[in-house]
Amino acid sequence: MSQASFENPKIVQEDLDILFIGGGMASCGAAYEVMRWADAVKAETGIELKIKLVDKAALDRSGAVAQGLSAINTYIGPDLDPADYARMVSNDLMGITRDDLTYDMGRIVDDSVHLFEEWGLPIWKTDAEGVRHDGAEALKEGIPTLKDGGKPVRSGKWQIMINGESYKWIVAEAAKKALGLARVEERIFIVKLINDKNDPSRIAGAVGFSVRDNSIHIYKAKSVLLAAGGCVNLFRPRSVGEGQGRAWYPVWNAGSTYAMAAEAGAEMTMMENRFVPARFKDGYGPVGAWFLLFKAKAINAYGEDYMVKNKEMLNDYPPYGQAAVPASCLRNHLMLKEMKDGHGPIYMDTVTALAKLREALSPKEVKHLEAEAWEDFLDMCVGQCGIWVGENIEPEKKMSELMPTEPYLLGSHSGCCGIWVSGPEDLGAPTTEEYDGVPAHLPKGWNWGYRSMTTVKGLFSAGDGVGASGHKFSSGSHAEGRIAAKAMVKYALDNKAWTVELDTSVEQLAAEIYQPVRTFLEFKDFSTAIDVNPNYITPRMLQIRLQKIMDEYVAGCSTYYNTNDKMLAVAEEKLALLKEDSLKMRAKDLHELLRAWENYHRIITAEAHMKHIQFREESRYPGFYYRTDKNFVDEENWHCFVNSIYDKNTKQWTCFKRKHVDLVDKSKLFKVAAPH
Ligand code: SFD
Ligand code: AMP
Repeated sequence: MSQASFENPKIVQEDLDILFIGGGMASCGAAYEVMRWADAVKAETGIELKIKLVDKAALDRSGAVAQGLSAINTYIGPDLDPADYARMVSNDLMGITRDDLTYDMGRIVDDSVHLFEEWGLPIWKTDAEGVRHDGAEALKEGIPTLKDGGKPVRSGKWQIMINGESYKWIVAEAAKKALGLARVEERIFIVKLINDKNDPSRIAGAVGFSVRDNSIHIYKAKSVLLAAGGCVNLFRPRSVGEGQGRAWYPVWNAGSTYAMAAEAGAEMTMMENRFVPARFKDGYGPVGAWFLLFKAKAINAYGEDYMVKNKEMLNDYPPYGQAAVPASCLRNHLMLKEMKDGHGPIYMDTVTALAKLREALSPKEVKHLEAEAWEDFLDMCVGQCGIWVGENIEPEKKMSELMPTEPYLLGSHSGCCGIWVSGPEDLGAPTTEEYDGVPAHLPKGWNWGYRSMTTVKGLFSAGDGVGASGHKFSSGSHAEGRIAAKAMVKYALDNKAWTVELDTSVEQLAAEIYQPVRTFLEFKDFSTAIDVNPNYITPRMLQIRLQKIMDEYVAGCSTYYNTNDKMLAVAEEKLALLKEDSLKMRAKDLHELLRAWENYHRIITAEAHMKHIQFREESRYPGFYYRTDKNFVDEENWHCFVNSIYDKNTKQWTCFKRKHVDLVDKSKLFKVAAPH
């Protein structure tokens, strides 16, 4: 038996070919796909690749899909084209996305959805008479699966309805079955990636700790998938005090993906982007089903439809404002105008929407839809049902308030921040560019070999991790994980002969990870109140400080999402001090050790966000944030990616522009021709 204690953790070391960090949608996709290729390799060559997946939580309910979902937001289907999808993503993200990434994912995402259905996910269907059926009922009625030509119930152009309370459970089960339980390690929080001693631009592994026992885990790996979700709670949330911990995106997405990638030297992209979703107030219930399936309208306190009333404001943002569906940020922009003018609260008019549906549908269908009004939230955001019950809201009788939330950083939903990755081999058109003497097919710097690889050799990403794309959602993140896993197998084989060597000693790594523990043990008796001590800061206090800085200076809720060059300069100074002080965080138990490192990841992510907003001298996402000193979209100078590289030694960021190129024709989206 090991003598591991809080003071002297056990050190566990493992040598791998492939390591997946995270157990969410992207990693589950990777887990499923990797074994198909690894088994084929073994059969053909006898080489058995050593593979492992580590998750800080339990796979069955980890990540953003923990509570379940009511819709799959990306299903292309036979009537749409991946190029249409790439166009939609570009429009919603104000024109600056990588068509190669979105098109590539778009052409395989449906296969993931078909697998989900095969694994037992109930998907709503429309029968030959046009009648809608729940997933279970559709099965009973013998309606074919999607793969066999069954028609889904489309809530919107891209979205399909599911009975998805157990969505993550189903997807995780398939991942575990494919990998085998010996290759899955739960409750391990990865703190940092480790570069190679002989080639700093190459990955050599990762280090983390168990959140259940006193052990530090060091993985040497030839290739690593970093898919640890997005970043929540870097801004002061709207729910504070009694409601703290309630947010829309999961609070356990702590920026680990962005911080660890940046510290390893990976090029980041579009870190200025954020998502500020309009949500049902206080419960954070998603609005998509209400807007798209129930055809509800959002109105101001005086019953006015602000999308109609403030339509002219969209003319300030050609061509995106003129698209058939204005970008998500622009929809917020029109809503915020009403709130700032004192015409709030904003309401989702659930009453009129349900009354209208009652006119058109049979009584059975009406009953089903009214049940769905509740199930929509019971499936994916049970807290919203709590609000409805607590506030005596019956949606057919009483409207609910809407509110723009605190900002979230993510690359898989309606946002596009993340890591810059290598694009597909077979898309684009030959250009005059060359890489290493080979004619390029994608714009310069978009492809450097292995698909989904970051600019650090052997480091891959997917889902929320991959930037400059977006609107992948649950299904697309799974698909992207599969794309990455296939390339990782190839990379691991091509580099079989390379012996990775960690650039930091095991002792040093262990000391670093447990520093907050040692700080606590050293100083805990200095004062009589455990939380008040001049020698350390609690993770909770540090988080409050971070959230206050971001909220007040980097365009949080309290300034109506406004910032400017001067406010950013203040934030820069305060964040630098906070980063320094973060080394003084204490951990009085394993839970606090987790919180301490999550906060560190949030600080690095927050700094990237602030630096990118500072660098981009325009307001590209009105409704998500405004730089009041540059309150316009400047297509001439800023229709480009903003990328950055972090130097972990000097702790400095370098931001730079990368050229944007449209690979699919965007003019179809706009009523007026796009100027570029
Ligand atoms: O209604 C570490 N999403 C929706 N997708 C849809 O398809 N339909 C919807 O209906 C969607 N909506 C929605 C969604 C999310 C949420 C929270 C709500 C509603 C309330 C978005 C998708 O869920 C999202 O796009 C994908 O899940 C993204 O996948 P991925 O794999 O990039 O992230 P993840 O699933 O959160 O997984 C992250 C994993 O990393 C682990 N982890 N492990 C080790 N070390 C660390 N340091 C780690 N840090 C994190 C996590 O435990 C997790 O396993 S709606 O709003 O539109
Ligand atoms: P949400 O519930 O807001 O996360 O949205 C779910 C899906 O519906 C996403 O694909 C959104 O882009 C889409 N969506 C939400 N609201 C609208 C709207 N008003 N118009 C068009 N699409 C929307």
